This record gives sequence, structure tokens and C-alpha cells, in this order.
Amino acid sequence: MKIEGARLDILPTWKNLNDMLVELVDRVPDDKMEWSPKPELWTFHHTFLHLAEAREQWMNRAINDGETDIGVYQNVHTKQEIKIALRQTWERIHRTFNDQEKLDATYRDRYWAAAPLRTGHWVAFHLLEHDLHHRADMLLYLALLGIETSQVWTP
Ligand code: NI
Repeated sequence: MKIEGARLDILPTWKNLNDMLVELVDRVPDDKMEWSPKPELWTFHHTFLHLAEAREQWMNRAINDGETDIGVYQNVHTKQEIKIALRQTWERIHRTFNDQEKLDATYRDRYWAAAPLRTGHWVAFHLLEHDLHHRADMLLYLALLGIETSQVWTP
């Protein structure tokens, strides 16, 4: 019996998570965007760019969706630009992960000869984990600064 692939029904939850990431940008005081708890740790600013760039890299290098890269590190600087980048890159990955055929297909990084073959499901869960991981970093940063957010009750 052929087992049909299930739709990725985490997308509405992930959309909500992306909205919270966008909201988090405004929770960071302007004079703390370049702050990190230790010099060797990434700043808020760098972490937000890294999230958007990771989505772009997966869509370009592995999924190869044919869309134009927004050039995160070159073009995204201000808080407003970061919020737009988080929304644009979310829309881009959503278009892929909301498509059953693309979700079930397999992909390999085009620029890394030893790259393992991955399903669209794997890429989706990897990027979801990545969003959660770095959101947690930034929530902890805010807690260290004594800034409360409405998104969590404990740091
Ligand atoms: Ni990362």
C-alpha cells in the first residue's frame, strides 16, 4: 500500500512564530541592536540577519526555487528592513513548504560536493529548528537586559 505524504501542518504555527520574530525586532531597544552579552557572541542585529540569510541560502543552494535572493547582508540594515526581510523570506519558504510535491522531493546543496540528500520535510524541520533556536537566544538576551516580552512567561 502506498502511503501518501502528509501535508506539513506546522505551517500555521510557524507563521505565528515568524510574526513573533518580527515583533521581537521592535522589542530590542535601538541602542541595543549591536549588543551581545559577550564580545564573541553575535549581536541581536547579526542574529536577525543570520535567520533571514539561512532561509535564503537553503532556498538558493538546495531547493533552487528560482527566486531572486534579497541579498540580506548587503541590503538589510535597519529594523524596518529586518522586519521586511523576515516577512519576505517567510513567504519564500512558505511557498516551497506549502507545496506537497516540493515538500516530498529531495534536494542537495548545489555548491557543496559532499552535501547529503535531504527531503523537503527535512529542510523544513531544520529551518523551523533554526528559527526556534535563535529566537531563544534573543529571548535570553532580552532577559539578561531586564526587558520583558509578552511572548514568554519565563526566560
Ligand atoms: Ni544559526
